[in-house]
Amino acid sequence: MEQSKTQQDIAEENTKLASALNKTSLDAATLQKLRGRIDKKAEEEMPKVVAKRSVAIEMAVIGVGQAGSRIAEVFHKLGYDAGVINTSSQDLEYIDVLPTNKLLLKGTLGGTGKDLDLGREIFSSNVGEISEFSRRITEGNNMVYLAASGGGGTGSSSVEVMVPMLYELGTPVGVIYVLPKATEDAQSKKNSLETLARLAKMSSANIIDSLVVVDNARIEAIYANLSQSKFWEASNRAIVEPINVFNHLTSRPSRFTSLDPSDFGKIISAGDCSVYGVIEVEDYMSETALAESVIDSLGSNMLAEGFDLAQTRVGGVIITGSKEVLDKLPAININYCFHMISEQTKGASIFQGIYDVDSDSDSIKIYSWFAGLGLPKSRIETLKEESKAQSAISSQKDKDRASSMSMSLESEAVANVASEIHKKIQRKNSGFNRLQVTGGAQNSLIDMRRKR
Ligand SMILES: Nc1nc2c(ncn2[C@@H]2O[C@H](COP(=O)(O)OP(=O)(O)OP(=O)(O)O)[C@@H](O)[C@H]2O)c(=O)[nH]1
Ligand SMILES: [Mg+2]
Repeated sequence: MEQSKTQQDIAEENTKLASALNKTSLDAATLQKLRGRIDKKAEEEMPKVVAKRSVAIEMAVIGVGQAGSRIAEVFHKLGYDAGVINTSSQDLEYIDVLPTNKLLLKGTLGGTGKDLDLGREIFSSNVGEISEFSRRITEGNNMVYLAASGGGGTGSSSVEVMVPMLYELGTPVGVIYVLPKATEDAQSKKNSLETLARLAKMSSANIIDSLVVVDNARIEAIYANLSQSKFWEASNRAIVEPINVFNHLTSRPSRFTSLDPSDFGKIISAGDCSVYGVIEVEDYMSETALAESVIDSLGSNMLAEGFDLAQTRVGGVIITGSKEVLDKLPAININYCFHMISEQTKGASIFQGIYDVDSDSDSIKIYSWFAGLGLPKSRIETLKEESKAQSAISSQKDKDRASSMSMSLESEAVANVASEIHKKIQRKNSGFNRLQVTGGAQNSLIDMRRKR
């Protein structure tokens, strides 16, 4: 069981966080904001922090659209302040957060039908209401994450208004951005690229401190055997779990090696893109097993692909296992593992933590988070190609549709002229025709009853 922290523990951690944030290569404005929040926290929020579950950084999450709302809901269940926004009342209904933490934006039939222009119009014309809502949700937190998918219309179109608005509220802003699955349509892929370009711009301008990219296509490959209904659940848990593990464990002391809250602060304020993931290793007693897992799956177990991990500026690696497992795990195995990660990230600052957790599993989990990355170039290229190929198919279908419609009309017209007389003869002889009165009452049916 984890011990509650004393006010002094928290004050010390905050001091450490503040001093680490003082160091070079971090954006001064962001740091200033973080410091402001820390001071405010120290003065006003201390009793609340102690009473709540333990985290290194108090984060609020605002989820927009269907995917974003479901991700925010998972955070809410872990005790985070979460709010959800959507243009569809049905989708909001199924999200299990307080009714006061739901905001329905009216102006569509429900959803935007993946129309980014429509979405942007709705968000810009409701700025006041959204800002008030966001202020209430983020109140008392050190940071806010906006969660949205790129493939739809609501979440995707929201970023242009939401990100600068959250930035204006004064907390550092992170974005959890979900890329579409491989099998989705061209419009979804096009939307996700357009929005990623906007997010990248805001990251470069330091309005976004942490752009976490998660890719449904990758999650789908990792959880290949899940049914569709279980997939979203598993996918959303996979997206939220590493953030929560980092945030929760770094607030705890460790009997082994601890990754301080200040280290975690550096990771989530490193700027540009972040990617994270988890690897589970069962063969942990063999000397190089952890290191080999890292080599084999560091790329493929991340929740997004296409990043060049050598670009990592700051990263964190947390190893967890039950107390029994960690007690027998030779230190050298861990050293090999950290060494390989350091090599793969070309000497980036990688903070390390080893924590025992409540677990019955005879295995080790390695959580890694790489921050300060450039865009996932190769994934962007694939998305572009897929979106182009699918657009070509759908525009060809549009053409085919037009031509097949006109052909069928034409062929009918030709047929009408060519077989007019033939048809007339056929009609005369048909059973239906024999039921009709010829002569006076043209085309009326014979009322057989009169003859009875
Ligand atoms: N990870 C994850 N992705 C989801 C989930 N639901 C939908 N998606 C992805 O999100 C994209 C569709 O976006 P939605 O979030 O449903 O759309 P929206 O923001 O509500 O926008 P509208 O088009 O207006 O409905 C697709 O790429 C889906 O793969 C979810 O629960 N989890
Ligand atoms: Mg929707």
